[in-house]
Amino acid sequence: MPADRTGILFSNHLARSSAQVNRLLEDGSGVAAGDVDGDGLCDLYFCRLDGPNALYKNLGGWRFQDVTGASGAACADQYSTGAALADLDGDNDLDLIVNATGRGTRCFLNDGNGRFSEPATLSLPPGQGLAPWRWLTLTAMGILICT
Ligand SMILES: [Ca+2]
Ligand SMILES: [Ca+2]
Repeated sequence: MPADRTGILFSNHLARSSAQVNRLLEDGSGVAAGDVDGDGLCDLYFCRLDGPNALYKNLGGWRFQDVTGASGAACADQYSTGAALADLDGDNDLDLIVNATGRGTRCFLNDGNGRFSEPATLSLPPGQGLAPWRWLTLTAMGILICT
């Protein structure tokens, strides 16, 4: 579907200079899908390597709105490789987990309306995050590890 129909205009560019420094970045990034604002429609969170991630609110009818700015989960200062949505704190809304090369794994709690905060105690520091291929395997299997 074209971007002017869906409202999703997202690309995941990787600068050659970044790839030359770390070949793992060429593995790309992932997408997480889930209803982050509780309106019954599945929203989309895209990870980006050279720039901020993007959260698109599903408006229905295959139309989406970029709500990244209000979400608090852009993660602009990292090479994001994967994301998952799961209820980490048991309050019946989807929280966000974002993995990044060189940054570790970050966990964001949802306020129930698709706005996220990042308690420092939930995230994994660099060197303790998940390698991209492990991240993909675990999320594909529905298994999530967060300490
Ligand atoms: Ca939604
Ligand atoms: Ca939650």
